[in-house]
Amino acid sequence: MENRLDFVSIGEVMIQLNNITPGPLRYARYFETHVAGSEANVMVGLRKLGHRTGLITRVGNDEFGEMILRTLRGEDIDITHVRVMDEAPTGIYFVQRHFPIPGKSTVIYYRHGSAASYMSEDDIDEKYIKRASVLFLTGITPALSESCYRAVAKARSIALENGLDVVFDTNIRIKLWKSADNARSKLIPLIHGSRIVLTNKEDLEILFPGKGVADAAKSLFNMGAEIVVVKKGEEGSELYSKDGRFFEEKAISIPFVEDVIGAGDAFDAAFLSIFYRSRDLRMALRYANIAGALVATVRGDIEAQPSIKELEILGRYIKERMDYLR
Ligand code: KDG
Repeated sequence: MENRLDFVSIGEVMIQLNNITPGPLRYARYFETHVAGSEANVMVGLRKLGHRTGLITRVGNDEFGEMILRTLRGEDIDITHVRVMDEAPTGIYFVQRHFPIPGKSTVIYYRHGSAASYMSEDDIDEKYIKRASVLFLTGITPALSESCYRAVAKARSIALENGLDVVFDTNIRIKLWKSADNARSKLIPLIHGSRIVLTNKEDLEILFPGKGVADAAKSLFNMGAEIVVVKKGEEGSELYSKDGRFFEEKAISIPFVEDVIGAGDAFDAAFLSIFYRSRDLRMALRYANIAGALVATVRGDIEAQPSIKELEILGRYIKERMDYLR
């Protein structure tokens, strides 16, 4: 009998080339490499918090693919369903920080035609999905190619037919979808049936134009969701639950922001970890804010994702100072 997994996901892992100095990339001289990709980030975050996680992806048969495999192995992610392909390269992207908006980062992709964009229904093994309790999906993978879209749709159907929870982070990347209309029409059917939807105001406006956050959450409840979490960055986060409960949590203040990319994934991992351990929605939201803030203090998406012990240390520190976690 093969080992159970708590969470499984499907998504591209790339090499992130992060300019070590803030400012426009036209002046960049030194880039630092990191391994990142939204779904992989969440699987790593959950693993650090004690859950068993697996990732379905493809990398190129090249040095960057090797770097990704080594990193995922090192983080103890199940990579039995990662395919290495000769015909296409590993995707890369660059990060420009603090310009033109201080505190914000921009991503510049070089991922078109990458190995991961060739994922298809063949990559989705029913037995593998059934080994997990939760399928974690985002709006990024279905935007990579038609075949990636079908892969995500297949995984979702297997999960729903077999009683797995589907968790969906809308993560709309307009650079990949090209238009809001395209994103909306393709994503709405995939989000149907998800138990938990993690999102933000901008994505809700794309998915449910003109509705406002509370009504958009109701639309998601009508599509089967029980919990809708709205990430608001430096303004914190809020949560709507189908049974009528509403929670709002302020973000914790951090002394500096290095790079906000990856903060939302760390938020997801901490939220899901605490939710599935305790079903305590408020606590899940609070610790998710903390994990997200922590990742914003460094370059790279996975390096500063906390373990439970580290989350508790920071939680205690904050509690002593601002009465936040009482
Ligand atoms: O959430 C962080 C991701 O946006 C970043 O790592 C790159 O996966 C990425 C993407 O597709 O934008």
